[in-house]
Amino acid sequence: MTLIHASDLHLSEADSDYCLEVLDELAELCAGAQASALLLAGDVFDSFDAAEALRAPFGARVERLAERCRVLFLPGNHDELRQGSRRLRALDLGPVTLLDGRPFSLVRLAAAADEGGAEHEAAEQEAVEVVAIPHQPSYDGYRDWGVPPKGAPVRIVLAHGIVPGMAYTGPAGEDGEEAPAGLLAAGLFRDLQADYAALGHLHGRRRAVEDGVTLSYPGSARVCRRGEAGERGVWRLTASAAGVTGEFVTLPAAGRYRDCEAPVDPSGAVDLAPLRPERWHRNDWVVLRATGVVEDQNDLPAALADLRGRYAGAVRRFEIDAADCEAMPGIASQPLAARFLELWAASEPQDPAERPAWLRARQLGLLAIKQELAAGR
Ligand SMILES: [Mn+2]
Repeated sequence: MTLIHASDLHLSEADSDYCLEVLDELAELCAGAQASALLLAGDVFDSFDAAEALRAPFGARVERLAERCRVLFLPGNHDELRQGSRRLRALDLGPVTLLDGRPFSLVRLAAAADEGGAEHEAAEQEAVEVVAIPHQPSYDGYRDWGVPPKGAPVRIVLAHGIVPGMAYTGPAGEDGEEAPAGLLAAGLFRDLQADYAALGHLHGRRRAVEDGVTLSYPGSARVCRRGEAGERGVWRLTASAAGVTGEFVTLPAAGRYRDCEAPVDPSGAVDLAPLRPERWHRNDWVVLRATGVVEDQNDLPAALADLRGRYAGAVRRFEIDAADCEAMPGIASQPLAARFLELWAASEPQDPAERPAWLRARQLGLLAIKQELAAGR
């Protein structure tokens, strides 16, 4: 049986076109993989308000997908953010299985197959049981929850929270409203007889095996926040009596967060070729950190405006940070600097891969000369 494990889509009104494009791609991926179920491990929406605002386009997509693939929606802390007395269950989210039962709920997935005969038997053998644990303040009492013993060849525990020791939790929300999540001890998954823990909440991809249980975070399915570098995607799971194996599949429409250093030459010109902008995706979020020593600080704004003009429309977000550009008036006529630049220019590498280091050497050399001159005069 094939399952798709995704998390932290954080569908938001502010980025709705982009978010829904990623959701479309995710639905296509499920259909293409002939997945029996899509496991959404929490934070499908960025807030309860977003769930209210986007429930119709979300529901329409689920409606199309659900004909062939069951959609399991586990609430994360963000799905219920600022919900007040409102409840997800009261929203029409389309034909999803909302797993909001606390402390847990249990669902059984059968592979798509005709009733009866050998195929029915095969489907039974492939049955997967999902123990769903929505976000909650504490998981300490799990031994007293009354979770029944494993009753299928494969048990997946679906949860939204942090497993201690699974490292970096990602940057805090820009709005500083990231609610603290309870900690999911690895022992919980072992004690609940999980073969695979389908996790959400961490925005970075993580995978570990503890006590024979695979603990796995796909990371956010889209770039939600500053700093979320690396590929975005989901785990495509294959569940059989032998256990659960996973393969990471990227979602190109999610784009990437790219934090790039852009070397500025003394005239204020910026050469982006080493950054390979032709590889940027239109949904990328690109942050250029312009660094270097310029002869005249006034030359820089025009160069940056030119870059903005060329790239701002080509990617989803384009930002320039020029805080690391230092001005050094008269540098071209300063003998030490002029000699350094001459030697530097002569050492231009043949291999394009060495260019970034060569450009960085110019910056470091000029900064060192600037400091030397400032100290000596
Ligand atoms: Mn979360």
